[in-house]
Amino acid sequence: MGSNCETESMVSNPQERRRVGLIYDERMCKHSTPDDEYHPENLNRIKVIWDKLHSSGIAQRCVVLDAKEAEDKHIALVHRKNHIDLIKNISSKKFDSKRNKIASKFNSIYFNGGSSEAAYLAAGSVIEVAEKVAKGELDSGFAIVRPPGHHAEESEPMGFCLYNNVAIATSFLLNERPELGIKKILIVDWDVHHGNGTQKMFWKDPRVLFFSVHRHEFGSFYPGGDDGSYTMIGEGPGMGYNINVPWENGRCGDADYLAVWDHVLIPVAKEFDPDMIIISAGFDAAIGDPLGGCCVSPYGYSIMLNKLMGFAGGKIVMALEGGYNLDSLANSVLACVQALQQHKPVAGSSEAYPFESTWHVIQSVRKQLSSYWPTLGDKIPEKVISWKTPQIEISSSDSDGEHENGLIVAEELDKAVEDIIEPLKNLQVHEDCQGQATVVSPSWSSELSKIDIWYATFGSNINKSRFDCYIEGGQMEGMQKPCVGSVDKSQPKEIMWKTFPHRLFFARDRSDTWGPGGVAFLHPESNIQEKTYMHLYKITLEQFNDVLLQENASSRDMIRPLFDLTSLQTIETEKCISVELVQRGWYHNVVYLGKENNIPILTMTCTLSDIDDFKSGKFPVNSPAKAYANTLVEGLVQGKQLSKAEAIAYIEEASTKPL
Ligand code: Q9C
Ligand code: ZN
Repeated sequence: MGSNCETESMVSNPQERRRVGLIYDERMCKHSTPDDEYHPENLNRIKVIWDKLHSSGIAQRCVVLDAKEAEDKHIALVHRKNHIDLIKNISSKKFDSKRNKIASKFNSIYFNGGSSEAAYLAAGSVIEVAEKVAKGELDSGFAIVRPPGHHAEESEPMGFCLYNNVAIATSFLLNERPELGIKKILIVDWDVHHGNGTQKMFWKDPRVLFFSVHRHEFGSFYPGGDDGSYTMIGEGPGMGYNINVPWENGRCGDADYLAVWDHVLIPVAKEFDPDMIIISAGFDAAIGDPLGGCCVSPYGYSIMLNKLMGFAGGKIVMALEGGYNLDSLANSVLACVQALQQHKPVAGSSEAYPFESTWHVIQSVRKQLSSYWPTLGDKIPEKVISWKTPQIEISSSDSDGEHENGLIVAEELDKAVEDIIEPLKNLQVHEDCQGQATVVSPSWSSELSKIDIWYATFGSNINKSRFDCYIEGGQMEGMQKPCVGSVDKSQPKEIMWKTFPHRLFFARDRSDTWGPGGVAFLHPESNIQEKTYMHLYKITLEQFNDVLLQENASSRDMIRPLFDLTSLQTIETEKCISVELVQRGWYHNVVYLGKENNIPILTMTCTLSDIDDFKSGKFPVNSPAKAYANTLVEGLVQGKQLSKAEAIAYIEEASTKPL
C-alpha cells in the first residue's frame, strides 16, 4: 500500500512555492485596429492568458498587482520627446481624422482611441513588476501586457510596438532606483522576431547584456536587415554585451532553443552574473504560431525559463511581447508561470535533435564572442554536434512567415516522404514542427481531438507515471532523457486494465530512453495460449498521434497526422496498419485489439516481418534492463493486477521463453 505516493515522488519533487507577481488590466484590451478589423495582435491574446491562469487555478496562487501608467520621465529614459508626444496624444479626439494616416507612416503599426492608455499601462506595468522584484517583495513576476514593446525604437513605434516596455523598466531600475542594488541586467528576448529596439537602446551599455534569439534568414525575416545578425555585438564599453542568435530557417523547436541555452546563453549568464533577468517573453516561436513558423512547446519554454532561474537569485521579470496562436500562447504562459512558482530541477533536452544549421549558428556566435566571453572559446565536442536533424529545404513564398503555403522543394526529400506527399497534394502544405516538411489537413488536430480511442499499453507505459511523461512531458527515474509530451496535455478520460491473448516479449539490445537492455514488444498476432496484461488509457486520437510520434521518432522529419480518421476506419478490418512515416521506429505498427464501450482499442508494436527478424536472429532478442523491468513490475503491482512476486515471474517468463 501507499504505492501511489512512491510513484509520484519519482517524478515530482515539490518545493516551497515562490511569490510570483502578475499584472493584467482590461484597459489594455482597448488598443485595437481603427475599425476593429482582424489583426493578430488583438485583445484576445491577453484575455486568453488571463482566463487560462484562472481556470487552471494558477493565478489564485500568485500576487495580483494593479497595473499603473508609466510616467513620462521614465519613458524618456529610452524614448525621445517627439515619440512620447505622439503616443501620449494619438488617441485624443483631435487626432481622429489623421490617426490612420499617421499610423500608415510607420512599419506595422495601428492606433485607435485606446492605444495611448494601453501603451502607458503596458510600460508602467513592467516597471511595477520589476520594481517589486528588485525590492524583494516578489521573487519574480509576469506582466501580461499589450501592446508589445521590443521593436519600438527611440523615436518610432514599429512592429505592433508603441513603447519599449522592457527597455523602459530596465533603464528605470538602473538609473532611477540605484538604491535597490540592481547594477547588471540580462535581457533575454525569446520572441521569434529580433528585438531591434531594445538592442539599440543598450548598444553601448555594459550594464545591460542583451540576448536575442530570432528567425533571421540572413536578413529576410521581420524586422529584417543586418541588425539581428550575430556580428552585432555592441559598441564601445558595450562591446560583447549584445548577443544575437539568428536562425537560418524556421521550424526551430525545443531542441534548437535548448542547444542555444546550453552552449551560448547559460555559459555567458554564469560569467555576467546578472542582478536581475528581464525576459522579452514573446511566444510567437511556439507551436502553431501563424507568424513564427517555429515549434517551441510549453514544456520547452518552461525548461528555458527554469535554466534561467538559477541566476540573479531567481529575480526574473517576464513581459509579454508577441505570440499569436491563442492556445499556444495561453499554454506557454501557463507553463512559465508554473515554472516561476515552483523551481523544480529538470533534466536536459527533448527527444528531438537540433538542426545542423543550429549547430552552425551556435558555433558562429561562440566564435564571434569568444574574446569577450572566454568560455565560448572552447570547442563543442564533436559527439554533441553529431546529434542533429537533417535539413530539408522548403521554399516559402514569404519569408516573413505570415502566409506561407509554399511549395515543398525537396533536395534530400527521402522516398518515404515523397510517397506520402503525392496522395496528399490537395491538402495544405506548410512548415511545421515535428516535421521538417509537414503536410496536414487544415484542421487535423481539431478533428482528431474529437475522437476517443483506447491506447492499450504493455510496456513501461503500463506504469501511469511513465505514460504521463508522454502526455505532460517530463522524465521519470531510470529514463535517460525527458519526453516532450503531447500538444494536448489533458489526462486520459478513463483508465482500465484488460488482458489480451497476445505474446509479450523483449527485444533489441538498448533503447535511447532506457539505455542498455531489451524493451517490450507485443506479437501482433493473437494466440489463445498467451496472456498479456495491458493498461488502457482513453485518450483522443490527436494525443495518440503525439504518443505514436514520441514512441517512434528520434528525429522530427515527419508528417502528421501519422494515424488519421481513415486509418482508424481501415484498421477495424485490416487489424493492423504499419505507419510508414515512422517506419524506422520500433513501434510503428498500430494494432487493433477490438472495442470497449464501442471505442476502438489500439496498441503499437513491431511488424510481423520484424517478428521473423527477431526469430532468425537478424535483430537481437534480449532481457529488459533493471530500471525498465522495475517500471513494469511497479506498474502491474500498483495497478493491482499482480502481486510483486507474480509480476516478477510474469516479466521473467516473457523475457526467457523463446519466441
Ligand atoms: N510584411 C511582435 O511580435 N510583420 N511583432 C510585418 C510585413 C510584423 C511582430 C509583415 C511582425 C511584427 C511583437
Ligand atoms: Zn514577435
